Amino acid sequence: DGTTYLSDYRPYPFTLDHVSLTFRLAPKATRVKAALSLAPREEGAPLHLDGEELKLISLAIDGQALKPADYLLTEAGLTIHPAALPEGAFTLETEVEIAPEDNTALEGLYMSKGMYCTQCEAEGFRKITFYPDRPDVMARFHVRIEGDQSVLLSNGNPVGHGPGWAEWDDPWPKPAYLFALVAGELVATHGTFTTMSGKTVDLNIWVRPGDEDRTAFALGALARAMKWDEEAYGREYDLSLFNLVAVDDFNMGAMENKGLNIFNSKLVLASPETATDLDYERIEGVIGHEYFHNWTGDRITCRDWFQLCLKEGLTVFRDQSFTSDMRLGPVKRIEDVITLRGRQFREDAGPLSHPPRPDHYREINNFYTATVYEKGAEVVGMLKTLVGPEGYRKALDLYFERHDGQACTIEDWIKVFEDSSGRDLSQFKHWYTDAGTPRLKVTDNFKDGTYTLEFTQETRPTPGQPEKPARHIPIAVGLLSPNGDEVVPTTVLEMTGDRQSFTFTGLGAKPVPSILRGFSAPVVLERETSAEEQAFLLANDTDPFNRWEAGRNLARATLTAMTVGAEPDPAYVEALGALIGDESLSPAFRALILRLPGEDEIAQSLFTAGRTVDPDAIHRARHALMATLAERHETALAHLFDASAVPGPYKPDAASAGLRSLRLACLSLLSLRDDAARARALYASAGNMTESLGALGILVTVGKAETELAAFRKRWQGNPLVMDKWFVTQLSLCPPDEAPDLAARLAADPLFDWRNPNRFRSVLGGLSANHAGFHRKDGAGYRFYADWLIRLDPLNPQTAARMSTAFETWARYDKARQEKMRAELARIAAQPGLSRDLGEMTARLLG
Ligand code: DPP
Ligand code: ZN
Repeated sequence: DGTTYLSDYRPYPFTLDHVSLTFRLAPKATRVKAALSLAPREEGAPLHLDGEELKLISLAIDGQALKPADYLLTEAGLTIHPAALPEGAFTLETEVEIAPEDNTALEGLYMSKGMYCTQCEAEGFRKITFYPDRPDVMARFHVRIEGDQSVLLSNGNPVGHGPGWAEWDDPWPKPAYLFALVAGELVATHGTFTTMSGKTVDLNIWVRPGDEDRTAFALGALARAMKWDEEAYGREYDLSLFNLVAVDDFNMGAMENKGLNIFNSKLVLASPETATDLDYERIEGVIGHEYFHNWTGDRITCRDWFQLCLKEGLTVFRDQSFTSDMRLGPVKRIEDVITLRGRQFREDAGPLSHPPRPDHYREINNFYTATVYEKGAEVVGMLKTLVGPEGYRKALDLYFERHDGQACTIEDWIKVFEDSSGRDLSQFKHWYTDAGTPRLKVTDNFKDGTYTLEFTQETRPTPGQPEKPARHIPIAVGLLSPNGDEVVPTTVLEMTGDRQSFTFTGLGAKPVPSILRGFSAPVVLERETSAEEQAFLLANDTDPFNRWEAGRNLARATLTAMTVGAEPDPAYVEALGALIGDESLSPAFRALILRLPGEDEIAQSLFTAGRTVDPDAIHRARHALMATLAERHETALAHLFDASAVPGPYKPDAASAGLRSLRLACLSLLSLRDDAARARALYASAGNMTESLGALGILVTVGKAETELAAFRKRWQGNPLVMDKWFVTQLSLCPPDEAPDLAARLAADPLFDWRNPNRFRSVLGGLSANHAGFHRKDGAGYRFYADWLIRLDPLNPQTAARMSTAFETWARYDKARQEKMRAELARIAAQPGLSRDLGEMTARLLG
């Protein structure tokens, strides 16, 4: 049925040493010539090359054209019979024709606003030429590009150019998924970086003319990332040139092609007027991420796509650490956990649950998920916790030393930690191979100075995995005395059994435990506890993550009670008041504490607890709690709003961003008291996108944004990245009842260029982010959403499939909603000619 299994892995029966490619560019008929230097590894094997949507022009071995009887050509590729192959090494030459202009899937070689670019991960290279398109085949590439564009780029070093042509040579063997080509009328912002051994690297950020005034931040971020990787991991860059290109039409965030990173323009372009603080933070993080891949991904790559988290989990962990060092560590950790819970825990609780290393797939593009990326990063973080920072550095040094130039597996990775630390990590490996979020229950007991914590763990069955052996869980714990002093500093307990106790002796009084500090493992912690104890931790915990977590627990508890009619919990309302004015806490941290859990998060925790999930009740409860907070703390919030204005011109640094974030958090509550007068004034006077979009969002929330939305559109209609914000803001924040109709209106807007992935995501993602709106009782949200997935699928299956995850939560809701969601999924599944991508997703979603 087209399923690929991990257990079927076999090495490629040929070695491929060198590849020479020549491109003659033309929008409708690009010619690609390839010469592959091959040699058999085993006798008598046929030569299979992947190839899709290629028109074969010629085919020869060692200069001799092949006869039709020598090979078999199918929709998936080309197989040359063993009898037609010479003994020993040979050169295979092919010429094919492709049509980049007709490539709407944005996979392989395609065009974006007149410029040529590529996206080959995971299996796009087979749409460029016949090739063993698998990551364990690593070869050296020489590339010649013929085209009349002023800029012609590929991987590695430039080795020659003239009018209408350029040649590139990449000295580092690489898999085809890291190949890249760019051709267009582009302009560069230049910089240089001097590496730790004193080599000079030229840095270029390439953009379309007119965008160059928004590249300075990206260039600085790249240099910071290069420096950080030298200091934190001892990794030096290995070419004399690093090119980074921004494109407007891109399915993903960015791509780590060797020496030629290609980025979605939203993760490159930034100016104070057009980008928010969050955009700046993400740009720096993703530039770091792709740069860090040079070692964790490019120099050491994956044996097969099941090992995707080998490079992605590790590289996300690396980019999170980078951001943590560039900005505020504890705040970054809290943000990452919010994302993990919002995306990965949600994925793990539904029909798409899979391990960080899956063991089968139909379409690998469907596995670029929060589990592979974010949970993969958590698993690396746990390894670091288990072996300590020095042990971690030792393990990574060994990884680079032992595996440089190889295509590796999770087994190789774990072995490096075992060999460098002397520990047995066989139980730990379940984190990679088993799906599902463990639930950790804890009870405590105090007697005669001895304090005991007893844990039990349980992971519910997930699709295809009914049995769940116990995980090896690092649990960071600290103990506080009743007066607030820390009596036991952070200690890592290692849980390996289904049930396990840990004791602390010599205590004068029953302590208050702070469990899972820093969120030391990606689990759901369940502890029967009182609101007073949570309020105590919120006021006293020395671990910033758990301090925030205590506030979050209180907020979640009161919100879930409010969905069934309870009043807001005064313990929470009062505790929050004490914190917002606490000048010893950073503004960014206080802003996080002031922001209530989102509606989807509340739905997720109700579902996990086996309770009814009513989207309208959740929306009302959240709004009611905000209104209570606003009323009770109006004076303090107003004072803080005035006091946290950032003086001087806009700067994107963490401290300024923290102040703006706090100010906007205050504003969103105050707007429920002042008829949005402050928000309107801020919108009118804002000199940067953070404040203008923040104020606009608040006006949309209170239903008073008509004038501002029109003005915003008028001002920014020529800037696609800013217009994406216009679409997503109004849809995600408008009153839920209006959301499906607004979505339909916006989809009819001439600026809704639905073939552009960013724009498509801004409308569909905006609607699904409006929790109660997407789940409007009459099913209009579901219908709109499914209609557009059906429409996009024939053009861009990858993006359509990715967006289908909006339906992964169907099991949470009441029967009527479940039926409506499943009916839409079934309608999609029944479309004639449905892509493999969306076909696999609907099949898994329906279960
Ligand atoms: N490998 C890319 C990244 O995550 C995704 N295409 O960086
Ligand atoms: Zn990556």
